[in-house]
Amino acid sequence: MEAMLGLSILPASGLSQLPRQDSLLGGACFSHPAGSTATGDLPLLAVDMRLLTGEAAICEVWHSPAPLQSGQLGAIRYRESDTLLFGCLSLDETSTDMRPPLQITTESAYQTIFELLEARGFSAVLRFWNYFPAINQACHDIERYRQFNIGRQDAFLAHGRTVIGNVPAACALGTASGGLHIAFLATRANVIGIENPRQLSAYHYPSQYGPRSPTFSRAGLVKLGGRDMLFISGTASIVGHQTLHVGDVAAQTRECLHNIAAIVAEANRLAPDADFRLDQLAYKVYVRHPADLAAVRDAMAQVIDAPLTAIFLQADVCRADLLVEIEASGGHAIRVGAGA
Ligand code: 3EB
Repeated sequence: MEAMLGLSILPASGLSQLPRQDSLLGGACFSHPAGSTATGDLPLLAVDMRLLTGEAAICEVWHSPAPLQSGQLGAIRYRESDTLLFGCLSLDETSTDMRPPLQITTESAYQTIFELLEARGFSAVLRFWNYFPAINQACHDIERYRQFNIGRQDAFLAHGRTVIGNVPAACALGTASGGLHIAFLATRANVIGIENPRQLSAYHYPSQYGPRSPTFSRAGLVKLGGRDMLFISGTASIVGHQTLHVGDVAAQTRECLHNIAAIVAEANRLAPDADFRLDQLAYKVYVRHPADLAAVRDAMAQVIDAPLTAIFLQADVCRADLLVEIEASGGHAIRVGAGA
């Protein structure tokens, strides 16, 4: 039986060759510069990020058994099944008052997302992906990642959503150019937020990291079609709330994976039937300095002694002292390569 949810990782040129076009939910393509988004009504982000492994463009596309229905709300393009909804939007940064444009644009993007989810009856978000340029740059006297955190939290609060405890898994990375891109995967099933015992919950970070704590959990756990699935947020070399191994990308990479191992252990504890394993996840690795790629790969191989499914992208990470961030998911089908 076809899995309720699968992820295909493939070159952009393979998209139109994918079998079962009617079962594609949507996804994101990464290239530098960004590609075109002309993909019919398939919700697909075109993100300006360098690939570190030589390909021209890599896409990750989520699929779920048909029938699917496409729609649009404001700037959001989405596709839904009975149980899952994938959506995405790209917005230029604009402000109507003195507040930072990124903050205003983030708040309005999240407001529209929550309006859509409420209208379609998808209560829980499994995963948010956030991409925008110059993430570590300050303007209006505050770092842009921190502006983003204010706008995101305001939208959660405006929609009566909690900003602590069971919040969605997420990531936030810097792009080379473009507007604010947000993709999300929501479900009508019950999602459990997972925290990492090695880390202070991000929603409790102290104010030294910004006036508002980031609104995300370390992972989201869901059962779909009888299978446990895990969506691990962007994970960095942070223990407690502090960055560790400043300037040492290999040690930061090992710390990321120790954090991911702790999240996986926590997920296995909370889902008694689940058996998530580090070597069975699909990884996305964001490396700040392209020259660090080999060191990151070597460090990953030291911790996980098995061939991995992984995409390597150049991206700025949300603290200036973080050199690498790793996200992962598992429990769903994973297909790699053209025709996947
Ligand atoms: C961290 O642990 C690293 O703001 O959505 C990781 C995952 C990070 C998600 C977000 C930020 C976010 O704080 C940064």
